[in-house]
Amino acid sequence: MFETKMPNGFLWGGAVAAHQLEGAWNVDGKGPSVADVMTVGSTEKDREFTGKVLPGENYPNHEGIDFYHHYKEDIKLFAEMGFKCFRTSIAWTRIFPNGDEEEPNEAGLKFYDDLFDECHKYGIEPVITLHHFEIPLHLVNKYGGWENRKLIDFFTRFAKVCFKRYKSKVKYWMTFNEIDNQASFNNPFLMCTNSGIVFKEGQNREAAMYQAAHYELVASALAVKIGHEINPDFKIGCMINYASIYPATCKPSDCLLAQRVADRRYWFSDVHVNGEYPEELEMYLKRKGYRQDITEEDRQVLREGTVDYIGFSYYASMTVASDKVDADSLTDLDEAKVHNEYLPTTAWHWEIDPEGLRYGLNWLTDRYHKPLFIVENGMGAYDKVEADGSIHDEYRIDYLRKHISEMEKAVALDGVNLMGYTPWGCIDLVSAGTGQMDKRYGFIYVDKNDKGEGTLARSRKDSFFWYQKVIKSNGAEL
Ligand code: P53
Repeated sequence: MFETKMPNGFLWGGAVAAHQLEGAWNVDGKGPSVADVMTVGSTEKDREFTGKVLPGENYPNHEGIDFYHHYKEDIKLFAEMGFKCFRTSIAWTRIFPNGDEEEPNEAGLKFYDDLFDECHKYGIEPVITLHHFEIPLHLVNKYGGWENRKLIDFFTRFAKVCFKRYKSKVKYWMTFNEIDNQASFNNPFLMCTNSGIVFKEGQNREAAMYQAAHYELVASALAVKIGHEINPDFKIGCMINYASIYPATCKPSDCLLAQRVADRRYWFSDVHVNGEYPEELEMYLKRKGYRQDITEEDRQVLREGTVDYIGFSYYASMTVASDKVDADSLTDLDEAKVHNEYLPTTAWHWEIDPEGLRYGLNWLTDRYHKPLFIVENGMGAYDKVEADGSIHDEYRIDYLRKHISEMEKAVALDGVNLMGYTPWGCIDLVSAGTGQMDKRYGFIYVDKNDKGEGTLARSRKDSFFWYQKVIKSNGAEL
């Protein structure tokens, strides 16, 4: 019916983030990040931000899967699967342990030099996120995180050091991971990981979010400008958590709400791509008196630092109903959400919607007309290790197969310009949301459980051999 092979040069790979797998949280001069003071949680229990390292607590990111000491072995396994690229982040706290130093930490820089060299040894392109839920803790405790304009300078200094140092080793960059998560501004976890904001009693959370996000967008635009000056061949993207947004029914008020929810969630990427705030949001901010600190210079920077592509994660879609909240009363997007009865869910209640990915690829293309990059997709699941050590994860294969198939239709039938596909957690790692190890995404199993027990030994799941075949056939064999 259509060509299922992806275009030549398509970047098949996998994605992770430094704090979720490196471990070595205080090794070679690394400082603590917000992730280092987050306890372990579960489906029932939220992770807790403890402000500092408390004795007796389980902080799963401290050890992660000790990728810091296992990266050679792990990259070799990625190469065996045929990866063309590998997405990870640079831990800000390895380079600037407190975030506000003048000079970077050489040992941290050296680690990423070695890591990128190891990737290139196998022809794997690093794809690098600069800000992925791992803000230096010191910037939170001393400056209040991204509510403070000073963070723009600290971040751009960090970005500049990375761009210069890895000028010839890294071509693909992203600035802020899932910057739009904070549209759920009542969620303390998301505000802390996105923006390093820990709410005080009585604080206006929505106001804080809009101001912090503005500073982040300015910092991102500055980074894009600096990066392009250092190497004009860099491709620097934004990164959003994309969910296709559906009205619960064809009732016009549901449709209007779905449109409003999309506007309130994707204004972040509107600014990244268009270099200016969309009209509806400007009106809203004015009406509410939010984002008071914006200068003419900021607006100029936003115009000059637009992104080259849109990186996005896709896990699930989102359905909204106007009998919960109408378009004009909408503030926190979570208030509009309802379960979509047509969709099955994962054990963590995330709705599974492969067609939503095709819908999203088309929607993003229509809205932005930019190259797209699926930099996360996947399904957290419990895996069972058989007596002989094998792991039969057909549910994972099934999830990925359906999503890749929809992605292929979007490219071959709908003309979407797609750079690559990097499923999330290509090797088991610490979950961002719950801190669990047993919420697994990997093609590679890591022997470690939620309590932190295990040998850290790596082994290949059935999905490993399946994905190897997918890459080898460039997507023709699913
Ligand atoms: P975990 C919330 C909703 C969707 C994606 O998530 C999210 C989050 C934050 O938890 O995060 C992204 O590990 C993120 C990764 C994260 C991955 O999705 O909660 O970029 O760091 O691990 C999966 O199952």
